[in-house]
Amino acid sequence: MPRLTKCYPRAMTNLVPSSCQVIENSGYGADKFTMVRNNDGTGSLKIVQPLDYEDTLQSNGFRFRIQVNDKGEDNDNDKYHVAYSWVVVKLRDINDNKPQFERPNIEVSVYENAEVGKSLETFKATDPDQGGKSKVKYAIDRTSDRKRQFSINQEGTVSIQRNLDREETPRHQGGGILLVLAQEGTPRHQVLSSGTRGLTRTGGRVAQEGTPRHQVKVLAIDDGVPPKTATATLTVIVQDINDNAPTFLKDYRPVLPEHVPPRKVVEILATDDDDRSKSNGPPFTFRMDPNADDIIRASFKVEHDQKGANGDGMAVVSSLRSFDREQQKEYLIPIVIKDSGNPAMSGTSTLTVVIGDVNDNKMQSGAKDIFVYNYMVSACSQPDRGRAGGWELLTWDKTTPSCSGQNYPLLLAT
Ligand SMILES: [Ca+2]
Ligand SMILES: [Ca+2]
Ligand SMILES: [Ca+2]
Ligand SMILES: [Ca+2]
Repeated sequence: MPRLTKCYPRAMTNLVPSSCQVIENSGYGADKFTMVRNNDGTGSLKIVQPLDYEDTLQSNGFRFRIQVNDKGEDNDNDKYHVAYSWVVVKLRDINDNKPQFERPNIEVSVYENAEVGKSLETFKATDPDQGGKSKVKYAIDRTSDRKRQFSINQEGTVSIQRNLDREETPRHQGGGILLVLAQEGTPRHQVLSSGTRGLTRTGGRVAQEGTPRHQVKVLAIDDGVPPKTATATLTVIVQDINDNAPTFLKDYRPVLPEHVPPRKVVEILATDDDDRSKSNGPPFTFRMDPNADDIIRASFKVEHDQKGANGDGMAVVSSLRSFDREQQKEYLIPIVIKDSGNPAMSGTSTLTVVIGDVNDNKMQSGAKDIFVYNYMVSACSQPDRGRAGGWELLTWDKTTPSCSGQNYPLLLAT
């Protein structure tokens, strides 16, 4: 217990005290203090019970009696050797309380297209120090709002300061361990689900589940020196609006061999960033863009298969004629994909079909980088088609007909 003070009333100074004590039940606060005798013969008042200015009974202070005698404790009744005094103790306020929120956890739900300036909720905090008159200021802990999407005014009202975007909002992850099991030979587009919250794998794409939400930390700071701070949490659940059009699930790049009869070229799946549980994503519908040029429309067809991709819908792209790579090496097919939102969003993605060379080496599907490679031809004969340094020779594009050991640009592909 801290020593409060070392003092003796003037009436006692002619005594050389051998004992001193607070008289029990002598006044308010008598139970909160005790007297101790110091080595130099003086006495000190010690605090033995917690004091609290915010306790309305205590804020006016204490008043009780102490007694000193100079002949040992046996002589309490000897009036020549005993002196009494009233002691008045006043409490001084310190800033020992942080503000208190009426509601420290509030959850709100808002659509991602809510306008800037919209008020979400009002927090109220009070502080018991300074006789309840301590002023509280509000702020947002910016580590919980790094994009500064929220603001708070001095009435404690939180508003939207910058546009929310559900698709850019962190997902709340459920607890527990997630295991996704896939069997060898599982169709590529099969949806694997763990049955718990967590990850879903669709056609090779990993999507995070969970509700997009912000956890905004609201601070209430009092005006003490030093100030004390309390924290509340505003959970902002961001609801989906259908504001994304579907796109190709991946970068399809099918190779169609030249000089073959009409055939199926590729199956196309789509993806959509919006909330599929709100029907803002699949099922998708596919069609060739009606603005595709005549050559494309005469060369390919795009059929919608609504049962494809486990009911998400897919496009089947087929050729309608045969092609000659010498004529044109690739075709760009614009495909319109529409989602199921209300209103629906649709977007056009472009499929590149590469016309492949027919040769002994079977083309690898999904060939990617095609670039010009300088191949040194040292003799007068053209090089045979085949492999050169690990690259497959696609086309021999002779630009100079002369025969004098020079560089011929060659088109190669992996
Ligand atoms: Ca305070
Ligand atoms: Ca206080
Ligand atoms: Ca959205
Ligand atoms: Ca959508």
